[in-house]
Amino acid sequence: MNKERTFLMVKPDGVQRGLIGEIVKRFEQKGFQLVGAKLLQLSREQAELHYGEHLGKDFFERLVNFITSGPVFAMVWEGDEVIALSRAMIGKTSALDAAPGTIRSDFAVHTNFNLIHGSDSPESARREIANFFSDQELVSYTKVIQQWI
Ligand code: RTP
Ligand code: MG
Repeated sequence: MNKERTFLMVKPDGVQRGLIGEIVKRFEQKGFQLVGAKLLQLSREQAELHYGEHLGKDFFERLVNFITSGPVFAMVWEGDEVIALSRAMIGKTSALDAAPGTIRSDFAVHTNFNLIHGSDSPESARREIANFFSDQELVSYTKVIQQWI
């Protein structure tokens, strides 16, 4: 067992297209546990901090403009190997490369509008969760069906 937490965020295109429910459903059905969630409008500062690793790249400005263009749905999910498994469920960055059955393959067409962000490592997850959620906003609880997952 490697119980982890990860930060997932439905991007403005996913919120606008009414895909929050579909996306949440996939992680619930997988057996992961939601420990925090909120709808929010990112400030430019929050967006630049979140995507700081891409500062200086040619797509950085476009990415910050996009992620601040409307509300996002920020979430923290918990589960065994949730960081790698949620990235697998999300699919590759470009919908052209994303495997069928992944969120990006099933619902996205363009790399710029790829619906959802997921932390790419335990370090990123820790940093991103702390950027978006206070300890009080994260709820630990036991699911009685967990033994079957
Ligand atoms: P994310 O961080 O949003 O979960 O996406 P990711 O890990 O799959 O991809 P990443 O390399 O972290 O890039 C962040 C977002 O920037 C846009 N992007 N555009 N060459 C390009 O034009 C390009 N490369 C990346 C994508 O929207 C990507 O999700
Ligand atoms: Mg990334």
